[in-house]
Amino acid sequence: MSHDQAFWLPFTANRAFWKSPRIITGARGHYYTTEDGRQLLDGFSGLWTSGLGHCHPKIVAAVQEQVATLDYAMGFQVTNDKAIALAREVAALAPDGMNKVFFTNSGSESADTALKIALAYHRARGEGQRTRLIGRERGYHGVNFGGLSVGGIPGNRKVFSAALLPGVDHLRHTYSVADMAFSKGQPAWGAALAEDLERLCALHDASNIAAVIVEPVAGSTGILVPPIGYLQRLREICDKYGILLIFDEVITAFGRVGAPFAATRFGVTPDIITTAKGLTNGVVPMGAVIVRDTLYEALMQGPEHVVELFHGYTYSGHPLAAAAGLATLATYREEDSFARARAVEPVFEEMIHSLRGEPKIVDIRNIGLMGGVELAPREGAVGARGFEVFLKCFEAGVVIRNGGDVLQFSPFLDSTPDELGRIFDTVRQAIRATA
Ligand code: PXG
Ligand code: PLP
Repeated sequence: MSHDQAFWLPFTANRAFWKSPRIITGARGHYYTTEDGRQLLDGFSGLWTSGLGHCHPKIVAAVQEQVATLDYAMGFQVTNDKAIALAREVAALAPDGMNKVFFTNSGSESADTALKIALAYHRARGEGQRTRLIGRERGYHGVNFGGLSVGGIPGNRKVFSAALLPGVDHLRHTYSVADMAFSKGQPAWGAALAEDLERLCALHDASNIAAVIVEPVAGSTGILVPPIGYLQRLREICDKYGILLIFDEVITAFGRVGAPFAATRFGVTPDIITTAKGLTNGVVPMGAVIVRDTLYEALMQGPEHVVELFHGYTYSGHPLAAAAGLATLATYREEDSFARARAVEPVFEEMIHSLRGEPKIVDIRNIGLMGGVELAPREGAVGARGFEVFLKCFEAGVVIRNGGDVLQFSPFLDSTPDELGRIFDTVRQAIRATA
């Protein structure tokens, strides 16, 4: 076997890929450059990561300077100045009362870190029986064993079924095509689905439940926007029983919903927020878990020389990533990115919903600058139609993403109406051509 194809691509149909590889060699602003010299308009902001655009000069300069100043420093019992500074900035942006920041290298690690903090918190308070974790059907919390166990994407779980964590249960997902198709923003129907948590509290006894983890807007599964009142009701039920609420904001944090966090946008404060992606604009891998002060305080007990939480990654708070994060957060502030995203949201909403009536579209949904267009599956070939539309758009110079038959959109936070127009014109033609 030739080593030219040694790279095993993640979440990719590898054999099909190598028959016609799609290889990016450069990027600037809103465009990618391909190996064969084509310019592609990026309609997905990297992989939900790069809301400020590619190779942002301010972030590039910060990383270049950092790599020549401090490349790496031991991160256990020692740290670096940039990690401290970034934690301060993240805490300042976070909802009130959430001022402790634990760094990871990805969204998957953030999810597993959050679950472990929840278990440790209850144990430290003398409620060590609270071990049960509740996720939600169709949820995505990454691919490590913790996040996979609370996750609810059948295809991701299937092969690993017997190795998933015990003591996990799942809320029903919040999607009903009959009740909410073509909703703009939050669906009016569905708040009552939060009562499913009451059902699980009764079944397992609430005193055994440590935490509930949900994406405030489910991303990977195809953009499921929370029904009006749903997240508020989850918060109330968690409060009633002393259960921690974790928002997985790996996609929704840092402007994607036109606010610093979905927690901010929806006015619901969880106990833990997980982030990654937009923390560094995707430039260097990094995640952050933002924790309510009271959780941290509960864990700060025992002799002072003893490690309080037996958890951490070699690269937690990596100086290069932290420098990228600092430049990213500064740029969000200077460019007023979250407000700009919020301002362009109505244009995005109108354009995505203008696809209604094109062939094979069964639903369109959106919030912030997240959008999904669901296509009817081809007979006997679920996902084929979505993938064909993705390929057609790629050939036509626009990058979107398909999750099965759901076309997904994640334009830049400073997208212009012209760019959005080009993305949706291209998609319209691709849908017609594959109908
Ligand atoms: N939680 C959430 C809510 C995510 O969206 C992760 C955790 C895992 O992050 P890492 O960095 O370990 O990949 C994610 C990642 C898609 C897509 O097509 C979404 C993600 C990753 C890849 C593709 O929507 N989200
Ligand atoms: N595997 C081995 C053998 C290790 O020594 C380490 C870390 O020291 C790890 C895995 C974990 O690596 P990381 O801290 O980068 O997650």
